[in-house]
Formats: sequence, structure tokens, C-alpha cells
Amino acid sequence: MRRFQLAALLLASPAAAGLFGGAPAPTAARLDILDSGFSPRTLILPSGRKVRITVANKTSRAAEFESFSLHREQIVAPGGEIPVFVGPLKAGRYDFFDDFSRGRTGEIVASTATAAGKP
Ligand SMILES: [Cu+2]
Repeated sequence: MRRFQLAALLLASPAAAGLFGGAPAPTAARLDILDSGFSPRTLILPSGRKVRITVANKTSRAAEFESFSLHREQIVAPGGEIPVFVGPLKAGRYDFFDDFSRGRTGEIVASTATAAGKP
């Protein structure tokens, strides 16, 4: 299963997208789920671009990355990680939380300033 997942990841990689679509590669970001909460709690992303967030669950229990404003709801196995694609986002704030542990909350701040200077 792991090998298959790796193949799927490679197919979804920016390089593969470039080969087949010519769309700009998504910006990469990372979000860890810790027992103490999300890290970082505020994730700054460029607006106007597709972003691939690697959400890693560092806890020993399943978590669910959920956001009403982003329309995302994805389970992350304990010790596992998943790609969550968002955007292109308008500048602004987007709340998210762990639906399996409601005390864990965070927000994405999408800003044009962050996008400046990025390829
Ligand atoms: Cu949910």
C-alpha cells in the first residue's frame, strides 16, 4: 500500500503537473498536528496560488483536518500525513480545526505580501 501511495504522490507532483498540464507548480506548505495543537497555529500562505499543504499527524490518534471556509474535511491517520490542496485563495483568514479533537484550532492567513517574490 505504501508503494502505491508513493506512486500516487509522484503522479500528483508539480513536475508531473508541469509535464501534462503546464499549470504553475503549487506552493508547498506544512502543517503538523501535535498533542498540544496545530503547528504552526497560524499558517501564512500566498493568495492567488494553489498550495499543497502537507498535513502531518504527529499524535497517536486519528485526526481530521476540517475547514468550513475552505470546504475541506480529511482524516489523517495517527503518524500519517496527507496532502491538502487549497486555493487559489483570496486574501483573508480561513479557520480550520481538528474535528476529532475540537480543542485544536488554527487559521490560514492568505496574503498578497507573501506571494511577492515567490516564483
Ligand atoms: Cu468532520
